[in-house]
Amino acid sequence: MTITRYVLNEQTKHPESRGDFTILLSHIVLGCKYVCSAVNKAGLAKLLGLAGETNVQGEEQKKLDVLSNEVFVNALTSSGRTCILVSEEDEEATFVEPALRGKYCVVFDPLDGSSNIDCGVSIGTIFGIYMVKDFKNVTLDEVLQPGKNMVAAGYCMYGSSCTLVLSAGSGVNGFTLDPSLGEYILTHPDIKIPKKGKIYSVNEGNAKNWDGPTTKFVEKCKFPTDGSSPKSLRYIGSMVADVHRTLLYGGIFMYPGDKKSPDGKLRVLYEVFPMSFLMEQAGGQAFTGKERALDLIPKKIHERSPVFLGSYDDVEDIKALYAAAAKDA
Ligand code: FBP
Repeated sequence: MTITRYVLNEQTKHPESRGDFTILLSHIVLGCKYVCSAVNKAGLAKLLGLAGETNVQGEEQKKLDVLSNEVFVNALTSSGRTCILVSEEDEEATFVEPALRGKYCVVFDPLDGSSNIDCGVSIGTIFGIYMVKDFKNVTLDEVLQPGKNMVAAGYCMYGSSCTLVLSAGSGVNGFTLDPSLGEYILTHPDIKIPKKGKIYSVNEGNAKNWDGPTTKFVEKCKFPTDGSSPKSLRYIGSMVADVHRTLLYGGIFMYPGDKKSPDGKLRVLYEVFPMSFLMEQAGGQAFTGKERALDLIPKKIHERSPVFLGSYDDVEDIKALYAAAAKDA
């Protein structure tokens, strides 16, 4: 079952559909194939290292960051199915010229996990898709809306194999690129995250700046008092790779806020929302420390938010700690 056939089958479930989503997705898939091949040959093709520019986040851009961004902006624009693009690498949103416009808004991180690019550790592309509400008067409000309004989300992981994980609102499916065919094949049908996991994933290097509930939760993972076994720590430092493992094995991935960065590090539109959408579709949940992550209403396109996502019961545990702290406050 190729991803094209899968999406066409899904399309038949929507008689009103004209195939626009299928065309948009085929262009995202093309972008992922292109970036996958560039990542694989990066060392050979002198694509490692810095591009000599800095992005809106103040991060030094890697050559592959710039290349991936160009690939996806071109692929999404030339699909003729998009009207607004928001990329981690571009300060401003891209409003597609009216003649080429379509009814979807795409928010994306063209290459996530930049710190791992040059050492060959898994990295990825993250994307989220909104349907435009007012096609005649397209404004930034089309993307500054809750993540729960997304119609689809996904990521593509460039690791030991190239895996594209997608949800269009009726479950989560994973497809692996068969290089001999150049096609993504359905290898992980209907992914359901385990209700409770044995793994916690967080950058403990920030522990001294954490708030009470986060500190207590990680303490409980290491020294459980209910007779259960301690959880194992796994942290790759690429959100796509850490979330992919969490989706398949269960457990919890966290990027909390702390005294130094009260809003954490991860960006709401193209990191927190797509991964939270997938988690909920797989039976897990995503929490910001205050509310359900998908209920957030971003005010800026590069806004950041703390996030705790993964197995339902593990996220329930941290929600309880924040609720208790709020009650004691
Ligand atoms: P970018 O590389 O796209 O900027 O993404 C941010 C990221 O690398 C995530 O993939 C990852 O989860 C996090 O930052 C790691 O941050 P830290 O090094 O602070 O733990």
